[in-house]
Amino acid sequence: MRAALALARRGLGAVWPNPAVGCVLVREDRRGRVVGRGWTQPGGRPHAESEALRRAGHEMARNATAYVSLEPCDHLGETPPCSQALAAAGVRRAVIAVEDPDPRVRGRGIARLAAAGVAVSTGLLGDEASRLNAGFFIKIRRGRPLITLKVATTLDGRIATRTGASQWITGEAARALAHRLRAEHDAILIGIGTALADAPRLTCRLSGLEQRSPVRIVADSRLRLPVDSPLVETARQTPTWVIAVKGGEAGKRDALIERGVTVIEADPGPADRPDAGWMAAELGRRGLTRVLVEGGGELAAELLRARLVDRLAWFRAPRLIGGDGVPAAAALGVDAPAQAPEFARTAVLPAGPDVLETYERIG
Ligand code: AOF
Ligand code: ZN
Repeated sequence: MRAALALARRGLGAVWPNPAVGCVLVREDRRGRVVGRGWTQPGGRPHAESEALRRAGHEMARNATAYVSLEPCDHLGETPPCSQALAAAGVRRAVIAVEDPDPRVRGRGIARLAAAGVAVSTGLLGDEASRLNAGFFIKIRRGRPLITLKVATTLDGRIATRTGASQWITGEAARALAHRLRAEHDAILIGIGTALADAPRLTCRLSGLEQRSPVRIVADSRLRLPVDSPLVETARQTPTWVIAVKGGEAGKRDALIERGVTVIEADPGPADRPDAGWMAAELGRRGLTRVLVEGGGELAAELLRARLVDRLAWFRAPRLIGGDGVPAAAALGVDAPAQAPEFARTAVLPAGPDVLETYERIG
């Protein structure tokens, strides 16, 4: 199952709106030989199980045990359901990490396997599997993607100097890790302030992973993103979405659309911006399961206040900028520490002189 989870991880960021699944076929009767491995393919199809069955071939798949990181699907897609395919291939046993909460599945895959005489067990490394597909699970259960806030700060939590300069706070190793994070997400979301200040490209520029660039989204209420910005200029190569409020300047909107940008228009919330909850739900409706927020402090604060930040990827560099620098999150309006959004640390990873700490929200 650990191997299946490692295969599943390959799909993160590339398979939305689907979950990233891994499958390993093992012949216990042949001294545990692995006869097929599969993972969800880019775009979400083919599914992990059909890949593993195809690679194993008829002969080897028969009598195998299938280790699958998510319950096999049971609905008709472009191909027959995986539950049926596994049973038809003569798989003898299925070990499943966690049930698929998709209303089209929800136990039906397991039931079909069992009805076909396959011995099924569930729950092996279930927690790991649930965390791996937290994006898909949150989307199914709450209608919005998993939201991870990524920040690169000094020891005193500053993301830029008093002049707004932020390149670079962390070193090369940390930035390479940040690019890998991009590849593992369906989309990157930034605020218009950051888009204007940094003119970022938001692509994954790790060698070999260039094709893994996520959708780039700018929260830009009043359509201020310049048509000659790097994001707009490359919108035909890498999808670029802009979230604005209705009633903006039609000429600017059309100019963006003409250049390949997807313009999403919301009713204005309080403060003349789209409401954060609406924004998250809209990204869910569009199929996204994993969104990485890369700043700035205003957008971070808005999402934190709305309790929409599920995870933190916090890069910290051994520098100090001081109180006149820009804080990682703008005002949160917290009066007592007990009211502050609270997180539990999940990992600490040294990255050259810097460190990456990851967290999950608990409060
Ligand atoms: C599997 N193996 O590798 C994946 C599964 O749109 P479709 O027809 O491809 O189906 C998507 C649904 O299938 C998705 O919502 C989830 O329930 C399941 N994903 N299932 O057996 C896989 N990616
Ligand atoms: Zn399937």
